Amino acid sequence: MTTETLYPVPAEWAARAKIDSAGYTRRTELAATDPDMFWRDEAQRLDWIAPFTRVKNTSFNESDFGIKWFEDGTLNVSANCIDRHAARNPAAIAILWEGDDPAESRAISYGELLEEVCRFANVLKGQGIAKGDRVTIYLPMIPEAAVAMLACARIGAIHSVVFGGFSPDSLASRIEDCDSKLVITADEGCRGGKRVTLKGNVDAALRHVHCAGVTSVIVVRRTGGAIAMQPDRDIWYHDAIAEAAVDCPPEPMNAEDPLFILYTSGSTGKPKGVLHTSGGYLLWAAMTHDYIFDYRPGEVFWCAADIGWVTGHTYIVYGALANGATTLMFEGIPNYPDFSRFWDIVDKHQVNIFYAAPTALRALMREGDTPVTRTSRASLRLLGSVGEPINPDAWEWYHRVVGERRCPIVDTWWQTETGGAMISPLPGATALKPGSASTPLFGVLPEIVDADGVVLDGAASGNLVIADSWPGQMRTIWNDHARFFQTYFTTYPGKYFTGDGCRRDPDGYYWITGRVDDVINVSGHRMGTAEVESALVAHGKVAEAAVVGMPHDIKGQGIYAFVTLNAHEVGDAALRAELVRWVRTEIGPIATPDAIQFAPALPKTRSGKIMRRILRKIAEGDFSSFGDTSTLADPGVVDVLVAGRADAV
Ligand code: 6R9
Repeated sequence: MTTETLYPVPAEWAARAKIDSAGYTRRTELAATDPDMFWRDEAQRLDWIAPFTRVKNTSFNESDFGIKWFEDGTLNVSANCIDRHAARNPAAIAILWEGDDPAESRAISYGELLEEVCRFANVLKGQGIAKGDRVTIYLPMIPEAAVAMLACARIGAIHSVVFGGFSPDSLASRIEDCDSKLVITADEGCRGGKRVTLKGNVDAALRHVHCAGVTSVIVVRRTGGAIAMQPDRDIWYHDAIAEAAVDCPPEPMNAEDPLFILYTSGSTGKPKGVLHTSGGYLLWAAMTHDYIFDYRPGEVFWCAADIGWVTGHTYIVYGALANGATTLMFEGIPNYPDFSRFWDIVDKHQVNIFYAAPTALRALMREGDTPVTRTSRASLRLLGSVGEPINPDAWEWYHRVVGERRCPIVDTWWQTETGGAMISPLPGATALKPGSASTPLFGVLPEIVDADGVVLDGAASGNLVIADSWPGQMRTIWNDHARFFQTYFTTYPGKYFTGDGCRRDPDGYYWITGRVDDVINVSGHRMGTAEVESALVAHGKVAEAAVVGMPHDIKGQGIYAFVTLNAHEVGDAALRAELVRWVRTEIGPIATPDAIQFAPALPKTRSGKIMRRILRKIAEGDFSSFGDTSTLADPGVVDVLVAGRADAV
């Protein structure tokens, strides 16, 4: 056992908590003994157009596989996120927007948000978008991104948000996979004082033959930069919205009607279109936002993720707005104009709850305490972490320096697939251990299993599975239900396999140890090693590539590529730089390799399988424990790779 610090629930939190430790136990028991009653009760936090009669209808078994929650209820997600709050208090601020340039900010009330979303929903209808159609959103972090998502939800269109850092090729494959009819973008984005091409990337993506289904492109003017507009296809957002009617009744949606698709990386093949539905997802987003962040009316909640990732979907947009919160949306980056930016924003907008990824915290921690301590941060009362394991050092720094030991930290473990947080402390109920996501939320049934699927009790290490369904669970992979079942429910039949390794300590706390599949986590972004490999081999000089994660101080994991060149090609610094550029254009800057090692050959078994275990060790610089290499076709390859590592890093 490691010796770990235990931070008890602060007395003032225990005293006024929404959920204290007795409440946590009571709810956990109720969710286990009478899930129908428990979820029926929780679902009352949403406004239903037609109430549901059936709560749960789920099975993880092949014979009757299916996941349905509240299946005969109807509701509208945008009405839950806007109308009911606008009706009560139209002047309350829904979105506080902070621009990349500290001189720019906007506050949008629930009343204004309602009007803008209705207008834009009518614009979409005018472009022929109807219930069930797919709409791709490729926008920077501006309020129009939330407006676009909510306008889709209002009319029942399915949005697919693509992160603005993805290349035209990546964008094209995501447009093509879900057969989008319409793309919403901006002229350019602003990040760290630089401009980011967006409309130009959409144009390039749409030149792709397979994107023929896109009939219109709506363009938000963000920078006024020069772009080409194609008259029969492209429309300015502001012109269209000015002419649109302000009245747009929300479309009644079945609880199981799709809300959005979000592409995420898996261990094999192309990115998967994770599909979330309306009722269960929104309930999960709202409930977890409420309990984990202990949100109180009037407070400012800031989730510093991008809406291109699930964290932005669930906590910047759906969870926060379903609860009538003021959600802060930040366009820029943590170190522009300087390393105090996050904390300056906290002071400027009086942020109460701050939620970010460990990679950002590690980058800030490296700059020392002064950029933090020169700010006040007196408004902060709760901190959160998401996206990857937070190392205890970074946790302690976050707690001591940022939160001045006054703010609990909620380390929330979850995935694109889970819709919202699954394992997390509740700030008024859970004593904290730095580095542990602590204990499951009510109704979440994690188990630790060994390689054979045997369930391990008590303190144990193994793979993390979830034994039964929860409302926020993904329902399918777009267009590939067989792959959905195959990916998540066949490794350990009857259980959802997370892809994460995990340890449970004697106190029942869960410690996520990272992915056990070929997915790496770079700066909190999921990346399939197979995606980077296929980008590399698409280059004319590359014969073969194997990509693994390597430890990285700031990013958590970096990308280490072993590349075998075609005969007669020379692996020099120029080619290394060219390959880095190549991957950036093929996938996007988030996939930039940190190290490229030219390898005359890769360590393969006699059956031709690359032994990644060995490559991971070499990437780590750990040459002491390669384990059994006797099954390698040519064990001599390993020495060559060890000798060649020095040139790569
Ligand atoms: C929300 C999100 C999911 C993967 C997941 C795990 C890692 C996320 C974590 C964490 C340790 C945490 N992960 N939160 N690991 N502690 N608090 O990040 O979704 O992009 O799909 O990534 O991220 O490995 O399996 P997604």
